[in-house]
Amino acid sequence: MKIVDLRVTPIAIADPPLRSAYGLHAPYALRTIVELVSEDGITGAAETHGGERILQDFARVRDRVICRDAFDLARLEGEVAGSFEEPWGAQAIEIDRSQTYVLPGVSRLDVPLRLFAAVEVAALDLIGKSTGTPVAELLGGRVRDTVPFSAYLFFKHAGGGGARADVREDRWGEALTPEALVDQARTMIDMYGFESVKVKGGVLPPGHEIETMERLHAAFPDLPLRIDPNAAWSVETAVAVGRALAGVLEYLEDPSPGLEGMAQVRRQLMQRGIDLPLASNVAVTSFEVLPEAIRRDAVQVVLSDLHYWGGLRAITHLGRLCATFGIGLSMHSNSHLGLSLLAMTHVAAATPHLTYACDTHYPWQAGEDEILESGRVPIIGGAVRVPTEPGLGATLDRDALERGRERYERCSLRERDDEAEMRRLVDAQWRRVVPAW
Ligand code: GKR
Ligand code: MG
Repeated sequence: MKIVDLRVTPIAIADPPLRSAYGLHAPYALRTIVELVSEDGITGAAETHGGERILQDFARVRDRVICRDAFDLARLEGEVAGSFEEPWGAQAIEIDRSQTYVLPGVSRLDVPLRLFAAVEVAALDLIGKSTGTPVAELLGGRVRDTVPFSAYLFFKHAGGGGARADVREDRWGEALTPEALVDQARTMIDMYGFESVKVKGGVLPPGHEIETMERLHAAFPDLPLRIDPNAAWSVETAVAVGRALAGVLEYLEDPSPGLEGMAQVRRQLMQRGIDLPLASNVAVTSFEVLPEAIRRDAVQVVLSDLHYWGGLRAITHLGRLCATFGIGLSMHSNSHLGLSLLAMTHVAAATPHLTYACDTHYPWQAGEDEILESGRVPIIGGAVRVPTEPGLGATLDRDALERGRERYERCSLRERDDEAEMRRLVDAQWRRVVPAW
C-alpha cells in the first residue's frame, strides 16, 4: 500500500501550571500530528512530541517515507534512520540520552526513533483502516480488553492553562500542600475511577512529599501508590524516603540521578531488607542502556514510552525482554491527547508482560482541545477500552485539528522549557539542580 503523502501538523493544547523537578508546565503543551495518506486515499494518524525542531526533522525524512509501502516498516525504519548521519546536531549534554538533564522529547539522540515511532503508528493505523483490523490485532492480538491507567497527581499553581482570550477555567485549583494533593486525588478518582495513584514529586521538600504519600495511603488504603521526583533526590535522601514509605509504595520512580544513583539506592535499600522496586523513565530511556541497567540492578520496572523507544512493535519487544530478565514493565506519559492515549492502549493490550497500570496526563487536558471526531477517549473504572474498530479506532476531526494548529500559531512557544516557565512565573532565580535534595 503505497504512501503518497506525509502530513505534519503542529498543535498546541492548553496545559495547567503543573510542577515537577524539571520546573513548571507552560500554558500550552506542544504536540505534532502526523498523517500518512495511501494511494487509495486512506489516512493513518499518530501523535508525538511538539515544537519547531521536530517539524524540521520530519521535513528531512519526508521524501524517504513517501512512495514507500506502509507495510514495509523495517525498511521505513532504516530510511528514517538513514536521513540522519552523525554528526546531526547532538550536543555535549545530549550525549547522555537519558532524561536526567533534558526533558522527554528533547534529546537529539532519540530523533530517528521518535520520527520512526510516529511514522510506524500512522502506518499501522493506515493498514488497520484499510484492512478493517484494530492496531492491537496487527501487533499480534490483545491479551486484555481494557488497559488500566493510574491517576497522575501534580503539585500545581492556580490556573487552568491557555493564554489571553484563550485562558482556561481552573478545574483543579491550586495544590501545593499534602492536603491539597489528597483532595486532587479524590476529585480525579471520582471522575475517572483510577485504581492506582502516581504523584509527581521532587517539588516540595522530601518530608512534605513523604507526608503526602502517607496521607494518600490513609485516604486510599487499597490503592497502590508511586512517587516520581525525576531524579531530584540524592542517594541518601532517596534511601530515607524509601525507608519511610516502604510499606506504602508499589514502586519508587527515578529517585536519584543516573544508573549509578539508582543502583546505589537499590543496594542500600536491599541491605536494609527493603525490596522496593525502582522504576525508571529518566535513567532508562532506550534499549542500549538496558544491559547495564540490568547488570547493576538499577531498575526493576521499565517505564516504556512508544514515542521515543521506537514505536509500538518496539514496546512489545521490550515487554519480552523485561519478562526474560524478570523485571516489570509499565508506561510513561507526557501531556498528550487521545491519539497518543489510543496508541498506548493498543500496545498495552498487545503486551502480555505489562505489570502495572500505565501513566497518563490525559485528565489534565481540556476536552475542547481534543482532535478526535468521537471526542474525548473515555476512562472508566480507571481503564481505557481497547478499540475494536479498525486502526487506532478513531478519526481526526479536521476542524478541531485546525483549531489546534491555530493555537500553535498564536502561542509563542516553540519548545518545551519548564525551567524558563518556572523563572517566569514562580521564582526568577530558579535553576534545575540535580539532585536538588
Ligand atoms: O509532565 O512534568 C511532567 C512530567 O515530569 C513528565 O515530563 C515526565 O516525563 O511524567 C513524566 C515522568 O514520569 O517522568
Ligand atoms: Mg517518571
